[in-house]
Amino acid sequence: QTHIQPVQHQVPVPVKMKGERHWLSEECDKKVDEAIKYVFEDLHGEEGTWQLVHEEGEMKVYRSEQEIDGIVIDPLKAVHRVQGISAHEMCYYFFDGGCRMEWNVTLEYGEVIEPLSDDCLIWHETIKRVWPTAQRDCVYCSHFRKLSMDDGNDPGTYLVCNFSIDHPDLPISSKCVRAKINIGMFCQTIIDPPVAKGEEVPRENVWCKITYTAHVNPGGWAPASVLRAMYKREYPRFLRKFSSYVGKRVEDNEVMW
Ligand code: 6CM
Repeated sequence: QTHIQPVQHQVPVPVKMKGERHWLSEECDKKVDEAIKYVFEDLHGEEGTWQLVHEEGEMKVYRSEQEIDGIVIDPLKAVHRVQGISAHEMCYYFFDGGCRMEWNVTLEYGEVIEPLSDDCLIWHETIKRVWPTAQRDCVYCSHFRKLSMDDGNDPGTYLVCNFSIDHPDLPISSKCVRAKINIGMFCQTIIDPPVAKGEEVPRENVWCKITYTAHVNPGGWAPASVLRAMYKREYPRFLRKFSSYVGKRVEDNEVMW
């Protein structure tokens, strides 16, 4: 526990993986580094690349319009700040396969395929069909990681990466087009207003600063305007719904630091 807010320009370093090593450990390490790079990438670096597509209270959603052979692959970055939730709690529930179907209304089906370790699992999901395109599914590795701000005063920095993998038990089916994802849910705990050292921090002083990054390839044709309209609506809805879901799960519990 601490009372100093994270310095925003300071880049965190991943803490060594907690769970046992397995066949995707190396890839997890790489994806953690990649996610940190995306989180700290300057939105104003390349003139005109990123545009603010949605603003709602503390939430801001940006995207960078990009296409490959007519397929929309717009990288997305969203920042948000929610009260009463710690970074650990936000990432804990984002990682937890057991509750994913409860908050994610866009899913038709979802299941843990292989629990690899305490902080790593393989997941398969099908997304509800959006007319007029084919239904999508994705298979990804979800990895939960503690990060360190390395200044001894960090009240908590955590990351979950969800990145697509090929899995022998889940070949591409004829029913769905396989989408590829690389998602980062990066969260920092902020104590605001600060609390004197040694005193208990009430939940209302706990804030979670979220930076969510998404690189999604829909895996096949989808009309660009429909897809962009869907993303513009669904990412803010996800951030809203998921934060309120976590808020309800944790409100009567002690803060998980
Ligand atoms: O991060 C989110 N959800 C996680 C748990 O489900 C996970 C999954 C991300 C999937 C991202 C969406 C894939 C969309 C595929 C394209 C659909 C094409 C439809 C064609 C429409 C014309 O990380 C929250 C994800 C919020 C998604 C908006």
